Amino acid sequence: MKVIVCLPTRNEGESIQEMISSVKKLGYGLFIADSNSTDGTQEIARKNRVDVYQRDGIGKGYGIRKAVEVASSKGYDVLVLLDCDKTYPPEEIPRMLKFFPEYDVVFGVRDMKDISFSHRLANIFHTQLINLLYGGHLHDINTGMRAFKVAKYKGLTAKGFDIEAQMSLLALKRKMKVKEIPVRYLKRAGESKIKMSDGFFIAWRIIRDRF
Ligand SMILES: Nc1nc2c(ncn2[C@@H]2O[C@H](COP(=O)(O)OP(=O)(O)OP(=O)(O)O)[C@@H](O)[C@H]2O)c(=O)[nH]1
Ligand SMILES: [Mg+2]
Repeated sequence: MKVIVCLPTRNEGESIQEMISSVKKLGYGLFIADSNSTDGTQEIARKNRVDVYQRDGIGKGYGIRKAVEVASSKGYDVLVLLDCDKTYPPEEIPRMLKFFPEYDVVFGVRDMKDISFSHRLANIFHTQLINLLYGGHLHDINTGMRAFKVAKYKGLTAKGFDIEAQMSLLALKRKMKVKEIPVRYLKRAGESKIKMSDGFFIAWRIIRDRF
């Protein structure tokens, strides 16, 4: 089973060095999927001999779609996605990978207490909406830490922060074998990229992909 890690990035210059070092220390190969970072993120990655991929368009969805494309074209079986803001500890990766090849997708589920109040409310709403519309029992559909079989995720279309919701709802829609495991969630380093309006786009994504 060939495994690769991808860090989606947009101006994560404060965290990227530590994230790369931690993933490498665990022995995994990695690349970054960036969107026009202007703070040296790409340069730091290249200095560490980490491949940098980018596709036209700014938005996390573009980054993740590029990551799936790269993993698929290079023949990897499993892709691990991990936000690059030091919120999800890379040390959780080996625990996630234990569930392959038995499972199709493994979600890192956060303790809702660790998420800021506004994000928590939005996340609970999005999670329940997916469970209701797609018939599931998921616990954290916006998690930024997940591992999955690359072959299962053809046809992603989301461009922004709705990509996580799309990947979560597809797990139910495509009847994937899903495992959820608890992961620690720490305070973010650097500036957040998500906005209030993204919460609405995520809800809209969940509704429009259903019909
Ligand atoms: N490739 C790519 N990655 C992005 C883009 N926007 C954000 N990201 C990355 O996606 C990850 C999550 O973004 P965050 O800003 O942390 O969003 P969040 O985790 O929902 O919000 P916080 O709780 O404030 O951290 C980080 O690694 C970002 O660098 C983008 O336009 N393109
Ligand atoms: Mg974050």
